[in-house]
Amino acid sequence: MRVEPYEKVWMALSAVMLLGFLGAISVSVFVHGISLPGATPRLDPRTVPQEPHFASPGIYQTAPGEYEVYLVSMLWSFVPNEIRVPAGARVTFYAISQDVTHGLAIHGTNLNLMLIPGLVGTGTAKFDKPGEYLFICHEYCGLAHQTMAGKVIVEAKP
Ligand SMILES: [Cu+2]
Repeated sequence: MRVEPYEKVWMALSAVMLLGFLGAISVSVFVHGISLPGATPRLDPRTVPQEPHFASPGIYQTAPGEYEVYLVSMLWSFVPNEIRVPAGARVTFYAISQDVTHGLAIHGTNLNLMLIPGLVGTGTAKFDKPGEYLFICHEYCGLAHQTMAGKVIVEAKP
């Protein structure tokens, strides 16, 4: 069987591309620590108001410069919808939906979660620059979906 020279080139290019993709995946997993979401705690959306952290949603300081935010989304608002942290804060969000599927995207950060009833969406963002960071629901959730927003206010250090 005769192999055309062009076929050899395309076969070699395919092998190079596969190795390139494998290399990119290896770098993202082993160098940058990027992984797929794992198992997350499940909650019954009907009993969310009684769940320990989500019974009083808000911002909690866990260490100097470290915060946890327990955020509840519902038709059509976030509780809390205003979060104040000092510049340089590292904030871990635990967000849930009390009714239908919502989304949480914080502008100016890479935090983007889908809030599926019964699951806790978790993500961490660091706020180095003072200013206001708008967060919105990005999953269409009904008539007043476009009003579902809030902001993270990052205050300059005194
Ligand atoms: Cu929405």
